[in-house]
Amino acid sequence: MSSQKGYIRKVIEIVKKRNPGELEFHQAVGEVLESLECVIVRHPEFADAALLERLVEPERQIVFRVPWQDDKGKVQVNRGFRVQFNSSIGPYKGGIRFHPSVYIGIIKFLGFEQILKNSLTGLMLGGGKGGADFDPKGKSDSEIMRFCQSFMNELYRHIGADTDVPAGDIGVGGREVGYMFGQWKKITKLFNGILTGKGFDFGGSLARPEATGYGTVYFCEEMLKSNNSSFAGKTVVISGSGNVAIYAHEKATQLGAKVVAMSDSQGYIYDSHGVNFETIKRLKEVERKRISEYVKEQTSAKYVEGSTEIWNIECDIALPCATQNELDENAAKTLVKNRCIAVAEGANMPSTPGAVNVFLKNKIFFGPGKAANAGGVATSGLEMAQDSQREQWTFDEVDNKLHTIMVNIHKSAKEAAEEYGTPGNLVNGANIAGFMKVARAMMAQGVV
Ligand code: NDP
Ligand code: 2IT
Repeated sequence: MSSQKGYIRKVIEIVKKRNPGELEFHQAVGEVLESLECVIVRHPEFADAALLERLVEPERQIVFRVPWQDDKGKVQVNRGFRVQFNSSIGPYKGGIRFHPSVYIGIIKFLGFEQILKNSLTGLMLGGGKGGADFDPKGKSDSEIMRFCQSFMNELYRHIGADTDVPAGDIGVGGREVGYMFGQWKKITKLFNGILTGKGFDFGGSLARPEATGYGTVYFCEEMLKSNNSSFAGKTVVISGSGNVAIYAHEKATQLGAKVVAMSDSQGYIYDSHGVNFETIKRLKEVERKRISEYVKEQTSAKYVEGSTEIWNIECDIALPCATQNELDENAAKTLVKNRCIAVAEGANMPSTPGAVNVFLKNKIFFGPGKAANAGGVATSGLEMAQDSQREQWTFDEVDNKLHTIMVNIHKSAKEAAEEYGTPGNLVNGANIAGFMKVARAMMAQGVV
């Protein structure tokens, strides 16, 4: 066992040395590799083939200038990224994030997670991620359009329906995907499935906007079911109020739960009557306002400045759906103290390693992001299938497939956790189940 530990430690050291300062990337790699020790014991051939060293090194990293003009005519310059991480089981696939905090370490953590997440979906999807340190807040629609066009002016050279298919993530939704698709078509003359999350009128899939949030709740429902529980009558806290959070709210409510709190980066709202779905959806999706506006319309609610305190609210189920490292060890201890029974991550890596340990130690049903939020990319895979066939499926058809995929992901993670001696630990289970398919494909394809 100790030589396997040594191998894992060596690879983690290589990652730290070769990627200095990329803390989120180190964190994501560390968490995955720790789970893989028992796999390397059974498969020493992976170490002989330097499989982990290859897995942690992106196949390609593209960094580019994104110049654009603001409404005052001033030229602004941002930095764009696309990391094409692993194509062993399909074309690179993963979202694009526009947020001022974006730098290569964030794009690499997300791209690395995406490899295993996409593998878990059971579809032919490799791992990639992109983005820019652009802040969409306060920008006009024309500024957003010009930025998206400039971003695509470089990105188009690197992507393709069978090469690399981006989608949305934080700060990138239907509007941005539409502008990027328009520019792609203008440059290349091609009308094809180059991006997912498109509008339904031009090749998008029904249920893609809902998919990540719905999928997170479907995954959580499976965790609850296998412990003879359900969403019915439960109190739920959801962080964030963006794409993932909104549709997690909708599905949890449909399943009989009450969502009492949601947040944005400035603060959170608490509504003991249940956060009104129509109000929050209109405020955030259509009017793009701050969550503080909610209390002006729903007087039963209160607004609290600062978003991290949201985890102090008593709940049965917590769904972190905002951003990385938003739920720390203390927050996890508070949730446990308040008798929370399940946590499913709609966001990517929202729980710090300390928080994850608290959940696992206290036997909370914990669904890690790469499993629980895989419904978004899975439905992107379904959008790619529809685009290739020049077909569009009904909402129910897509939603049923999404549900089946989430049930299967839960099953694979649960079974892998059992097979490798850590029953109930879906962190290990998801990492191992996602890794095995990629590892087999990499072994079969030789040293490339
Ligand atoms: P959105 O941009 O639609 O919403 C993001 C939400 O999170 C907003 O409420 C935002 O608040 C909040 N937020 C963002 N950054 C921070 C921060 N630094 N601190 C506190 N709150 C923050 O993004 P999505 O809903 O699409 O993405 C949410 C998470 O889900 C991300 O981790 C993303 O990677 C993950 N994810 C998304 C998928 C998708 O299909 N969209 C698929 C799988 C995972 P504010 O408006 O104030 O910034
Ligand atoms: O993190 C994610 O899985 C996403 N942002 C969705 C990626 C996609 O290609 O749909």
